[in-house]
Amino acid sequence: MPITQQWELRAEFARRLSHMYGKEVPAYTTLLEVSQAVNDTVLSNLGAGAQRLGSIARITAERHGAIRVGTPQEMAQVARVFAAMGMYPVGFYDLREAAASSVPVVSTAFRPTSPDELARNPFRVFTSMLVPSDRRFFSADLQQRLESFLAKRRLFTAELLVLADRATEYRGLNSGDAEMFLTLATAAFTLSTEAVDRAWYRELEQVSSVAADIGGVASTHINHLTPRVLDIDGLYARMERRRIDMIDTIQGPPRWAGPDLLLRQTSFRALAEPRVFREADGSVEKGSLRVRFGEVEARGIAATVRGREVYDRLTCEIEQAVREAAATAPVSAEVRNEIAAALWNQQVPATEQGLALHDLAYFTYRVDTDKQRNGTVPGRSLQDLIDQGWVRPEPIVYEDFLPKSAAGIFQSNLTSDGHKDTTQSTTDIDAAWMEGVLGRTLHDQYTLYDGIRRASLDHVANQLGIRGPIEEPAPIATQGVK
Ligand code: OOG
Ligand code: NI
Repeated sequence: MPITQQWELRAEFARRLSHMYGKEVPAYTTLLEVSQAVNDTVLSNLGAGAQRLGSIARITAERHGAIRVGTPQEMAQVARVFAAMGMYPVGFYDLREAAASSVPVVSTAFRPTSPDELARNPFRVFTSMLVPSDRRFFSADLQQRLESFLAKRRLFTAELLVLADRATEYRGLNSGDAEMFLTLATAAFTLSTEAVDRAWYRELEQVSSVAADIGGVASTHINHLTPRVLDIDGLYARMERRRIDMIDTIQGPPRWAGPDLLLRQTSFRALAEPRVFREADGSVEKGSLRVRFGEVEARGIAATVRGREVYDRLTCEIEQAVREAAATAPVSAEVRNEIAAALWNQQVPATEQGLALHDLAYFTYRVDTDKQRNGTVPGRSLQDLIDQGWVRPEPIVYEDFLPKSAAGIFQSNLTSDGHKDTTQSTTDIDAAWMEGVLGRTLHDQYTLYDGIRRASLDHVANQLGIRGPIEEPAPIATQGVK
């Protein structure tokens, strides 16, 4: 019996979600058209160089989704559905902390983890879970009513979960099962037409529109699907020309002289979508909700722990500099980028070689066949091998998310700030707790990137006849890196 492999399920699921979301949110289709046009332009301007961070086939199909669930049980079921498609939880994001306004969720991202699987199809889903026990947002009474509302709903059918477990066990499904799995999985994330209880939704909205989007309705839905572009500044300008209402900024690193690092994201504002409401008197009325939006991203090189420290420090310095500038004159997005780029150009090496030498970003390494040995012997440390020209770096793409950017994306699309009582203490929810909820390993992004670098260095050692492992740089925190 021909088997549909897990990566084929993943690729087809992403394709079906994209098709479904395009029908639900027509502006998403515009975003896809513009993204495609931008990528075509970059490809014809840069040629092969445009594919340094992934093949154009990968980038054209590449999407991330965002979904939001209500309970640990729902989160554990999501993990089963994604495991069927070779997507595993990576990272813990606490948006309760990262967002200034009321975003009462903690999150992880499900994605493929091995380079081969990522190359086949890198579909990833940022998955957030509500925390009703957090007193900064919910009173004891509201927590109790919210939890009992959530306990009654079923996001995934028993049949879907059985098929998911089967796909995991057999690393794929026969074609009949595959079709059923894909149909049920796509349906689980389609916007429901069921009437929304207006009073209940409103009550939750007072606390947080994210809480209302999750706990105010009896099903879940895809919140956004994000294509990847090779020039996000070009995309932003084109969307504005098409009069699509974009948020004010591009989140993440600025446009600057050096290589793309980490992740840059922007979005168009949430659109009013028709929904049906049930009123207090039992009547059903037409109305609308504004929760779903379109996002686009440009991916860069994965940062090491040290690179990430530099990134976070620069982000704070930029905020400070922008605040100072704003005291004398309004700061436009353009001026903001100039301020940020100036700091980046001062403090971050502007070449891949420099990023590798300072251990700021992750690369795999290729032996440089042009290197003249002239009787010299390669050193044992990665720094020496790069410095002396034995190896050339090839970037590892950043496959994850940034909590500050995620908070910024959430925030800029909320209809109101909601209510957050910062005098209350937080509930004790962290990565270890999330791992317990998921009932499986919660991967650490740095361990995954380190593993990919390590495998390539072992291969290089073999080729160059170096005995014993090549020494990776020890991650050290420093202030200046240039
Ligand atoms: C998730 C927001 C975060 C990203 O790309 O950082 C996100 C959500 O709105 O549910 O998608
Ligand atoms: Ni997103």
